[in-house]
Amino acid sequence: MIELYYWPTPNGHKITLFLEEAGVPYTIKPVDISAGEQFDPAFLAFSPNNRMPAIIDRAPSDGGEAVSVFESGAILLYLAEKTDKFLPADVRGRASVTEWLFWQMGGLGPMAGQNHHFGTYAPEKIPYAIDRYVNETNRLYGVLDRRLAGREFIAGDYSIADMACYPWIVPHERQRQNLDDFPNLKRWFRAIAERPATVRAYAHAESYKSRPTITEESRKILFGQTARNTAR
Ligand SMILES: N[C@@H](CCC(=O)N[C@@H](CS)C(=O)NCC(=O)O)C(=O)O
Repeated sequence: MIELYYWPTPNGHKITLFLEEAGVPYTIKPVDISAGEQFDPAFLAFSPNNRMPAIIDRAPSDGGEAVSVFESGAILLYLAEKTDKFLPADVRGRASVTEWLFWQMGGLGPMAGQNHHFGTYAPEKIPYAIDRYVNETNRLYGVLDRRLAGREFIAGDYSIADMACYPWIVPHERQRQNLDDFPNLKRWFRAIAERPATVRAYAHAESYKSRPTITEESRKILFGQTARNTAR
């Protein structure tokens, strides 16, 4: 049984996508980041970056004590290795999946995240910052579109690379991107959206959407974090 510390954001969806696809039993422990629950000392003890998602595996494969993992890329790798699913065993297939997984973690996620921040959340609309991240998101969509030309999925069969990228393409309109400009990406996006596991994963999110993530109060909690004001 996996405990998933989760809130319905793109990084949270990556892990429900995996768990639903792999059929691994799990329980969701909501971490309401708009209410500051990521600063709960019990959560910080295993997720010291005050970010979700994180997992606790109470039945690790070595039979030892529970294992906790934070960072969505590390969680996907951990779960893929535990279940022997969605990560090829051969050296070439594995290198291919991991390079695209890290491409998402280091590129698409952070750039699209800044795109959301400056385009949607920032109280002051700064054209330079908006253009910078809309353009960079656009460039990354182009990279992924070219990668998907003649390929069903990003790296071989459906893998953790696809699960990492998909939730960051879901908000493409908010990122000011038009999927019609990226036909391979659009085809891939639609195919993943239709997978029953994707539908189940996103259905979880509905239970936690009762209040908006960004309010005046949550803005104070989420933005303007420094080393000093996040130390617990
Ligand atoms: N690199 C991290 C990023 C996780 C992350 O940014 N999580 C956000 C929500 S998408 C969060 O928990 N934010 C809480 C906060 O900013 O205090 C990962 O991929 O797991």
